[in-house]
Amino acid sequence: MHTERHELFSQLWEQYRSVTPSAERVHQLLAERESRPIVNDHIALRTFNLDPVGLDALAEPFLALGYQPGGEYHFEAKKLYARHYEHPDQDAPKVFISELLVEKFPEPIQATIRNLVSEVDPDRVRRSDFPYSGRPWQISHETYLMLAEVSEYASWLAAWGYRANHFTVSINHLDSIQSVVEMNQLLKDQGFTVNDSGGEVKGSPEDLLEQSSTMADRVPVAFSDREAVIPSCFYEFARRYPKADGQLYTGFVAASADKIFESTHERRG
Ligand code: OOG
Ligand code: NI
Repeated sequence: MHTERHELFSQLWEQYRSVTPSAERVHQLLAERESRPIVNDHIALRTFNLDPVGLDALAEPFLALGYQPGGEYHFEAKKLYARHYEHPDQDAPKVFISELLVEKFPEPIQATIRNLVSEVDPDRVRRSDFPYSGRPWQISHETYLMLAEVSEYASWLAAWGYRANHFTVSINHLDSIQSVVEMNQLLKDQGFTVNDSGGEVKGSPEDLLEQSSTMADRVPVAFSDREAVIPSCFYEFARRYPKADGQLYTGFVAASADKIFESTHERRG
């Protein structure tokens, strides 16, 4: 039952944890305290809004598994558009997919990104393993730094390609932790860095969603010219509240998401 869905998420998890040692450690820490398995609220994927790799193409393998489109989200300043997907089976993790609005950047940046995407084989995009297929283009460290100047989302995506940029622990399903505040305290006690952009707790009970995240780990990446240590992926924590009909809210909160994107930024100060 649901073996294909299970296979997709376990491949995404394996790829994610291989570059996210802190997620592996936090997951282990929680697993030791809990009597039941850790439940994943959602994952997130990133792409450019260019053919053949746009949001819709990245959503395809999830649609094939019975996922349906949910809310839409706009991020004016970061020049991003996002949509979430959910499955009729409430146990299935939700999927948050965003795309960079490439046409909103200066022409030389657009040309650089179009150049990367021109290396992508459309057949590769049509495969069901596309969401965890990694980086399909060559990129130099110099180009990575140039993109980071205008968009850290763009530089992250250019360096890492197709992979989950985070998994999300569902606090609702934990016995040993009740709130995002408590989760953040545990993280800090264990020496992890909590993303404090916009505050350590994003959202509120009124938003029906409270979230927090670690700052991405930093790991070495092989660029075409050299190796460099850059932000990889992060771990997120979500607590959902019931709507008027008693069902837990299944959407996202744009103002919170706007800050969570920054979990893969370079740490400053
Ligand atoms: C997605 C950020 C948004 C959420 O839960 O609101 C998000 C990303 O960093 O790609 O995950
Ligand atoms: Ni998230």
